[in-house]
Amino acid sequence: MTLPPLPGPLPAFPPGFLWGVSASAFQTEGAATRDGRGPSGWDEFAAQPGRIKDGSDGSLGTGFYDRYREDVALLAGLGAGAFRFSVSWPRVVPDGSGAVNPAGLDFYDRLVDELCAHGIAPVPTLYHWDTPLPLERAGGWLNRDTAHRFADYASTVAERLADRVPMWITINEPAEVTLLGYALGEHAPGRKLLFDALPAAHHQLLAHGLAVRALRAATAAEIGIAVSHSPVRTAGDTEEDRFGAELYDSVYNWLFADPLLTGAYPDENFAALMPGPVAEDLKVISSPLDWYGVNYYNPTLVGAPAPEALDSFAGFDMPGELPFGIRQIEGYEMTDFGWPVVPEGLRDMLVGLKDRFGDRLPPIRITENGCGYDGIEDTRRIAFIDGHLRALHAAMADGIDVRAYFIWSLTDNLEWIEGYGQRFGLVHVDHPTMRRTPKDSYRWYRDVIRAQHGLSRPTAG
Ligand code: IFM
Repeated sequence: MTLPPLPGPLPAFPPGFLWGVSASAFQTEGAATRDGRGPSGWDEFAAQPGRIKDGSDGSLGTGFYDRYREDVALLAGLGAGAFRFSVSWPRVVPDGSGAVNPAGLDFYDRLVDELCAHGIAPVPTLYHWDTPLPLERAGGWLNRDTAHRFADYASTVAERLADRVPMWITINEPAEVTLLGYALGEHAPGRKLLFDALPAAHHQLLAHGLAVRALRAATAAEIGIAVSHSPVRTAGDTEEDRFGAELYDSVYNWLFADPLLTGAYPDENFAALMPGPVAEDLKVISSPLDWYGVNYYNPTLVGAPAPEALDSFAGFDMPGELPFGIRQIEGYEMTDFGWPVVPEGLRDMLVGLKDRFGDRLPPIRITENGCGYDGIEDTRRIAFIDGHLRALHAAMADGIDVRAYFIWSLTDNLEWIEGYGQRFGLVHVDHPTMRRTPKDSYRWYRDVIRAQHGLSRPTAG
């Protein structure tokens, strides 16, 4: 496919801006039963027929558990300044509470050493959706106890790694876990609770707040969280359309950001639906953050529930009884996953965050941005990243303090219920052999990083 040429070199980002790449444990590690790892809710879910489109599961991933040195060499070849990976909770604490698995901690110790040896900052995420199965069976995020077990696990990991880790992420995308896992039942644990899923949001937030405190006690530096954001566009102009769009905006964008950054839920009605001593919990949840991670993929067009609303959005079934309807955004190129390519949505979202939170918004790091496209000559991925970096630069020129950009993802990996069908990697993986082949986008991003280092180097005199 021939695309228009890129609009020339990217503008210079500030000195010290961090160029990174992201990944997660369940999507890459494989080795699901090796060296004492316990099962996760996702292992159980993936084993149920029909849950994952190509019938794959987490047993292989990309073979990262065995091939991490090869992948770190690829990161080094890229010139990446940081690698965002996740620590598998069931690998470190197989039952979710109680005994620690030394072999599990040893793996992350080796990975961190390998990254440091190559001058790449290790950026662990403590939870990227793989809840230990015994905790999931006890209610998972619907159970308040899971939050306390998460804080214990955070301490365990930090005590081992804090001496070499410069930056931490507690939880990845609590909105997806709540909506897809507990409200719609499309992800593990497959619960279809609709608005009764809200306690799962509260307990993840509480887990985050307790973990922030546990990490600080273990002298961990630079603590953040990775929250998914999507600017909401209103479809239609009726009162019902506006209500639907505002409700979706609250649930997707503010249900997590507001408690984290202001200590309050976006609406008293949400607070009233949350379990436990909510006012006390909000003080823990809003424990000061060093930085705020934004995952951005695309905007969302939302209005009233309507016959033309999508009954399937980004591959997920949308039950008709929801009080909003998600519509197809028209007029943009689509990724192979069917997601619209809207770089200016990233700028809109960052401006929206600044408008809402003002000085309460800590420095931002873009913890995920990327696209699912097939092919090793992946010109469309290059155009996607180029466009998003220009939008990011424009937001920074508007005065928004953004300090890092992480591409999702290093390698083509297990894209949850899509299986291996959606390829987000800078590096192609032939899954039968696990052979890695850098794509055109890998070489392009390498050249961007090199050029940016040259551009931001102080000039003599
Ligand atoms: O692959 C996922 C990742 O695990 C979480 N954020 C979105 C990515 C692409 O769908």
